[in-house]
Amino acid sequence: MNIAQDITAGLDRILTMEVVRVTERAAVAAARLRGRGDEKAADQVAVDAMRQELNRLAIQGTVVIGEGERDEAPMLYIGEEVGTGKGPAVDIALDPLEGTTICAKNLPNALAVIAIAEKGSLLFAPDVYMDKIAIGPGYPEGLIDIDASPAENLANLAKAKGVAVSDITACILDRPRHAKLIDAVRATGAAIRLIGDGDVAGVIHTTDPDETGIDIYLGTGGAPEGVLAAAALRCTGGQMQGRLILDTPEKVARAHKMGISDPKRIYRAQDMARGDVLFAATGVTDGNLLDGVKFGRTFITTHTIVLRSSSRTVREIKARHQDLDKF
Ligand code: VTB
Repeated sequence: MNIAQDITAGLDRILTMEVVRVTERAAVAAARLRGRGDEKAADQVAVDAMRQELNRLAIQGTVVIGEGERDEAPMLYIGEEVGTGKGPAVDIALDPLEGTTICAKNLPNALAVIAIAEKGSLLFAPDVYMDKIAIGPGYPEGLIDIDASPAENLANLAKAKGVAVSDITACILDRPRHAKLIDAVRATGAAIRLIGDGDVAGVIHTTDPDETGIDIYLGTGGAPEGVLAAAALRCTGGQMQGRLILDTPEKVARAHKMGISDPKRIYRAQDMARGDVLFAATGVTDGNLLDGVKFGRTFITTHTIVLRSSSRTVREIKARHQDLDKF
């Protein structure tokens, strides 16, 4: 059956609404610690809050992308079972606070993020770096190529968009390892938006360039964040390629243990997140796509984006929470 033709098939539609509470709660918890310079504390409260809410969902969930290996992360570790245990068996990728440093500094685009997918359909990625390239929807398949030069990718994108390369903006993580990439992009005349952290948001921003001003994401970030971004792109449309950076025998062995036999494999979004996928992200700090949590005198406002691959619906939910005791 073609799931796209039957919007009631695949993951329960009700989950699309339920999952919003999970990221909302994590975002509110983290937002209370915005700008306090304490990454760890903000992350911890977001983890606690997300886990509590996740355990209320009617799912048999297994965390496949989480806070780390079991021995290093007491909660939401890889392999942890979450949910009520009644309901569909699903894989979960999450990051209760994507951009701990940006939250601690109160800079833009910190998010609480989750992706829920059919069992066995998310890439079991080790916590290594991943080389990534992504663009939004509406371009011919194969327009970008992770092995092509930045100049080629930017020229192809500009041509397909019908603009000059100088009208293109690339989003790149501000890291010394990207010095050459940044030079190569600047040499084409394209603009760069350098971000301090938060490449899940960076990739998602390519899906709405009119709103965000970002056309393409380039560079190396975390592999778990790559899978989360791929899950979002599966729902919005767009193209992404990622390749794990397994540059030591130890990393190759770790990946092998997680079922990755070809260390050089290029994964497209649909290879990292297969089947039916739900994705939700709530803004912690104000950002290009989502507003951050606002604490009013009598209510708290949250802004969430919820995506579902089988219908490709993009929902934005602005919630006004008046029962402040629940947080
Ligand atoms: C990115 C970014 C994350 O890690 O994936 C980055 O999206 C990559 O690692 O917010 P480095 O910081 O080592 O460059 C984060 O910054 C933190 O998880």
